[in-house]
Amino acid sequence: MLSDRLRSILGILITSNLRHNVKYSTTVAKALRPKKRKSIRDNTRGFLDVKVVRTCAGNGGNGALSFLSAWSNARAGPDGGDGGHGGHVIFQATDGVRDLHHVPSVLRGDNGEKGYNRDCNGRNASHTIVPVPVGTLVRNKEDKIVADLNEDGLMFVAARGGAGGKGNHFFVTDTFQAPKIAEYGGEGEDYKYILEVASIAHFGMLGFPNAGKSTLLQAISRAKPKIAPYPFTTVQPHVGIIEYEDFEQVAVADLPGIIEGSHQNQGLGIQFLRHARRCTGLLMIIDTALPEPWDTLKKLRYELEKFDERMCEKPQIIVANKVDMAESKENLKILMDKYPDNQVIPISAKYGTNLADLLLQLKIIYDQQRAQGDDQRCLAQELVQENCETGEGIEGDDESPKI
Ligand SMILES: Nc1nc2c(ncn2[C@@H]2O[C@H](COP(=O)(O)OP(=O)(O)OP(=O)(O)O)[C@@H](O)[C@H]2O)c(=O)[nH]1
Ligand SMILES: [Mg+2]
Repeated sequence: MLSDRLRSILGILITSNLRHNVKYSTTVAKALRPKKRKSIRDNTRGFLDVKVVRTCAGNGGNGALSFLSAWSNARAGPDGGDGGHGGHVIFQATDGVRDLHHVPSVLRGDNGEKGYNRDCNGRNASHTIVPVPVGTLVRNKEDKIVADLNEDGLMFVAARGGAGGKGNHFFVTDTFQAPKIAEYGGEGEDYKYILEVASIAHFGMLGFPNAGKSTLLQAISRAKPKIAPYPFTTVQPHVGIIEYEDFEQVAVADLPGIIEGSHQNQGLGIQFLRHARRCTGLLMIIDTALPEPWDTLKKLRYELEKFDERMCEKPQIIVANKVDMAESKENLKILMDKYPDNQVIPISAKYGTNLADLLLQLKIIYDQQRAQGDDQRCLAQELVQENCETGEGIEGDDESPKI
């Protein structure tokens, strides 16, 4: 029955693709099983999504104070060269990095070289470019968003290097032929920022503790989040990648468990839901072995709504987990009846039952969203608009440098 439904969705997708003249493949690619075995080392690394950094740009080089004395001309005049400019500290969004582990807490730019005699100018320092994941939000110390690096290659100058000082040759005028003044190089800017990775995956898994989110991520990707039969085993988000036949890679994030009252900061709170903000779709993981699992779904949606109402409009797949357990049979039927308009996919993450259907469904939604051009830019624009309305301008901030 489920595969019939999938086929009908696929049909709609293909026709809509033809209508919109989309150039990519119209067949749904199958998910590939990872060929490489998971490592046996116990070094699972969580996802570092927030980091406070200090950025100190380089100082400018000092200008030289010098007078040339050649063998043929003992008073050949001032010849002090200018100092070089200090290097900026720049954040650049890059597809190649996924989190902020590699970003040191203090980022120092290089200093410019000092000026020399014989009118030799010092070298400008090269800029320190720090790669950050695409989708990084940069906040200043007042917690205002000053940059949203939501496209590959986008840069934000976090701290500008000091200008190089002028040498005494620069100050020569018709009436002032032997200036004994030279400038010191300017000091580089020094700011504190909070880097926050807002988009870590295409799909976010939401569910109550123990629903089997980590088990599912382990089953469909090479990620190795800890699995245990007690709540809040996962306290940091984990990201796994699913590879498809058409070389598309879909990232799925295991977000730490949400409980009733998370929006009132109970449990781990709803801080992790910010990752779901830019997800293409959401996987609502329900433990069908529990009594009245449909209640769980209601509570999950309520918490989501409390966090941000717009999140409820994202495509959702209801993943009914633990169907291998006897208690789930009756519950699954009722759950499907209660939500006839939603896609309920029964799986067993532990035993790998029906995972292929789930992965196919993920790909369909992923392709659909790409076709609609529902990319991260929309949210970035909304954020900028919101900031402008509330006066927390990305541009109008005096303290922090502009993009
Ligand atoms: N029988 C059965 N057990 C499952 C299944 N999926 C998960 N479990 C078990 O449920 C328990 C919790 O699984 P986790 O994957 O750690 O759950 P979680 O949602 O990540 O929990 P938190 O990290 O605490 O939020 C583990 O003991 C799993 O073995 C399943 O499909 N069938
Ligand atoms: Mg977990």
